[in-house]
Amino acid sequence: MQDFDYIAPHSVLEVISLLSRNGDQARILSGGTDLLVQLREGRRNATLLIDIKRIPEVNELSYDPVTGLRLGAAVTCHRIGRNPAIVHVYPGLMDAISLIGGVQIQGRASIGGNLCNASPAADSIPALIVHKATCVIAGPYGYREVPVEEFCIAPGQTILQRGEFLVWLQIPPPQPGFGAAYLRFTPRNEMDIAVVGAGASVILDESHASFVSARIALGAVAPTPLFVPEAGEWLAGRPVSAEAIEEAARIAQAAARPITDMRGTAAQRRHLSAVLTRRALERAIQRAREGTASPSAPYFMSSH
Ligand SMILES: Cc1cc2nc3c(=O)[nH]c(=O)nc-3n(C[C@@H](O)[C@@H](O)[C@H](O)COP(=O)(O)OP(=O)(O)OC[C@H]3O[C@@H](n4cnc5c(N)ncnc54)[C@H](O)[C@@H]3O)c2cc1C
Repeated sequence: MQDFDYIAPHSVLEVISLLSRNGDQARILSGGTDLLVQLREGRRNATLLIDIKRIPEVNELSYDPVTGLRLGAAVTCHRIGRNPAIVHVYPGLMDAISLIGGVQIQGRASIGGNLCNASPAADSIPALIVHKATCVIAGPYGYREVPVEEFCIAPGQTILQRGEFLVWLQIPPPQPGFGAAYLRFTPRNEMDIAVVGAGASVILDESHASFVSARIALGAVAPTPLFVPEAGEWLAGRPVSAEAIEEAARIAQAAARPITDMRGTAAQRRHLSAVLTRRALERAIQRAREGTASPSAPYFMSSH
């Protein structure tokens, strides 16, 4: 493994300055569950690792019924998973977080690292997309916000420019009639990544009989996690029915551009895209009807 320097700054400004001065040779270190493996295998090179875990902003985890959920980039899956507000208000996000690795990985792996690693198969990304999450990015010119669906541009590549890093993710509070779900297919539950993943969210009208809007996103079927806006647009305004769900699943399947690799064939992935989209939509509708995602949940929390 290549030698590297390690630094653990205490502020966002220090990180920006280090990233700006060192360019491609510097990498952010969060939990290291992707990065250290990649460095050891020579798949990434870096002469400087910048550990962000001492910076307060990246460790913030707070939920407010008006502004929603703020997830610091370095917050681990373990911290997210034992937070009652998130479990109660965002069960669709929990579907994805709880699938990432086993117990040891959950204790290290961060939500920001899962996104910034930009794997097409990362479980959190389709779930974040259907929850309308935005990335809050700090850099030499200040802060900017980008929807999660625009963040990954190729396998392992993001829109981050020199000097920039992800500070937190912001997720709006669920509207009345909101429900979401994430499902994945993988032959082994804890130590493998998705053959296909599918996230869905819906907002139903007051009678729970029609779609007000919907969002669908797929994982592991394209070079980046895939937002399929046309599937949601097709559902908007239609009555909830098996036929409508089936058609949305067909639209999502048509958007998938999978490859064949050691985990599955392109044909299997296309088939799974439709099956998982349909099931994720059904689960999201069920949650919307049960009112499991409630913005007025009896939790108001903030923690570091
Ligand atoms: C055994 C095992 C099982 C796994 N199972 C799953 C699984 O089932 N599903 C799944 O989705 N993933 C899985 N993973 C991968 C998962 O652990 C990682 O994707 C993890 O979430 C990355 O977070 P991290 O904090 O470890 O990031 P790191 O490894 O520290 O960083 C990952 C990458 O993101 C960059 N980065 C990190 N934070 C930032 C930031 N704030 N701003 C800019 N760049 C940043 C780093 O420079 C690096 O390139 C598994 C990994 C292992 C080892």
